[in-house]
Formats: sequence, structure tokens, C-alpha cells
Amino acid sequence: MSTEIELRDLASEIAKEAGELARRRRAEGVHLAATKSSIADIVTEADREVEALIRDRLREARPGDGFLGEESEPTSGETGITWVVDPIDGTVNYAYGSPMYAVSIAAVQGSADPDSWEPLAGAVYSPAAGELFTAARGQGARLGEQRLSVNESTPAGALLGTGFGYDPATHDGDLATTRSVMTMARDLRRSGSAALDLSYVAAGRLDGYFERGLKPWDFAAGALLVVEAGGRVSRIDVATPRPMLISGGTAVHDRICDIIGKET
Ligand code: LIP
Repeated sequence: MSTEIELRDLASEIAKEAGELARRRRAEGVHLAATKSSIADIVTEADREVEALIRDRLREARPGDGFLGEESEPTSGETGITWVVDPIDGTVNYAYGSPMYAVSIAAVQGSADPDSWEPLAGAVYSPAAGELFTAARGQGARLGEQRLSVNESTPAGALLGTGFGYDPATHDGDLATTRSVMTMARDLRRSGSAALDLSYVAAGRLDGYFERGLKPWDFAAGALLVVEAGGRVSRIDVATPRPMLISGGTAVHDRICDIIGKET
């Protein structure tokens, strides 16, 4: 069995266990642990507990790997493989009781730098929907056992996803970008979870997704899902504090890049 498939299967197993812990904690009642970059950027006790579980399971299975998670200190490894983890992506949704949250676990070759890493495997688990999206490099993307393919035809315009940052000062610029991209859209969805938005692009539930300011753990697994489902993912403005991620089938991806590229 290839390393990518072994990594995918490990990520899948841990994502399901972690997701069920998140779902149980949600049912018991969520407790705010802290705020981060702004009052809107929250972390719950469940975020921290779920990431600790994922970290422990990965250390048990692959003690020499590196780790980058949203809620704990990064560690470099000696195997050349780094795990990039968002324990609960869609934290605000989770805190409000909305079902649009997911556990996102990715394994990359190299350090946890999206400008140089090589994605190897990923799993995105949606506990509320009981849906597990998985991918391994060169092995395709799946929802359960179903192979996934991005949408390539958008005769009525593209159904697009996007998102906005926690800093209100960035909202005007992001809304201006959204207004520009709407010229190619049939409609817009704003789920609040980048991992699920990217999983939905891979599954053909969205035609494309773009968002500025994502963290590596938000998109590490979902981006591999899109590529393994036949789509494209690009990051532009990577030297700025808020790089833009663009994804979709080739035509939608290229059209979004063209529109946003004309802006900057
Ligand atoms: C979230 C992303 C979402 C974005 C939110 C936030 P978190 O990640 O998944 O797409 O719009 O602002 O960054 O903070 O829930 O892990």
C-alpha cells in the first residue's frame, strides 16, 4: 500500500474519532476558551480538546512526523512529513450551533509552508452530516466510497462560495472583490468553513470558491480534494498578509483568477 493511501486512511480514522468528540461536546454545550486576532476570532474548549486528541493519535501512529495545528505550538519532525490540522474548521458556526463545521487533517511532504509543501493526503469530516471527504495524491478524491469530480459546466453562471475574515477592517475590500466576481456567478454561498467549501467544490456542490486570508490549516486538506477531483487551486498575493485562494473546475478557476487579477 502506498504511503499516500496509508496517510489518507490514518487521517480518515482520526478525523472521524475527532469529529465525534466535537459533536458530543457540542451537544453538551460549548464553552468559549479565548479570543485570538479579534473579539470575533474565537477558540472553544472543544477546539483545544479535539486538537489534543488528533495530536495524540498522530504521535502514537507516526511519532517522527511534524505537526502544525490551529490551536497548539507547531513541531518539526524528522520524517519529512508534516500534519496540518484544523480541529474544528467553522469554529463560529460550531459555537452558534450551526452544522457547518468540520475536522480537517492533511499530511504534506516538507514543512507546513503552503508555498513549498507537497500535499500527500487529506480528510475532511463533517460530523453533523456524517460525511467524510478524503483524498490521496494520485488516487482521486472520495466522499465515502464515491469518487468525486468537480463541475466543469456552468451554463447558468457559477455557484460560488466565499468567506470573510474576522477583522472588520478587511470587509470592505473583500466585499468589493465579491462584487467583481459576482459578474460570473449565478449565486453565492457563504458557509463559514473553508474546509467544507473546498470539499463541496470537489464534490460538485459548488462550482468554485475563493477567499482571502485563510490559514494553512483551513485549506490544506480541502485543496488536495479539489485537485484530486480534477479541479485547480491557486494562491495569489502570497507575499501579502492576506493571500487569496481560488479554486474550481479549470474554466471557473481561470475566470475567477482573471477577474481578481485585474483588481490588484
Ligand atoms: C474559518 C474559515 C472560513 C473563514 C472564517 C474562518 P476557522 O476558519 O474556515 O472560511 O471565512 O473567517 O477563518 O477560524 O473556523 O478555523
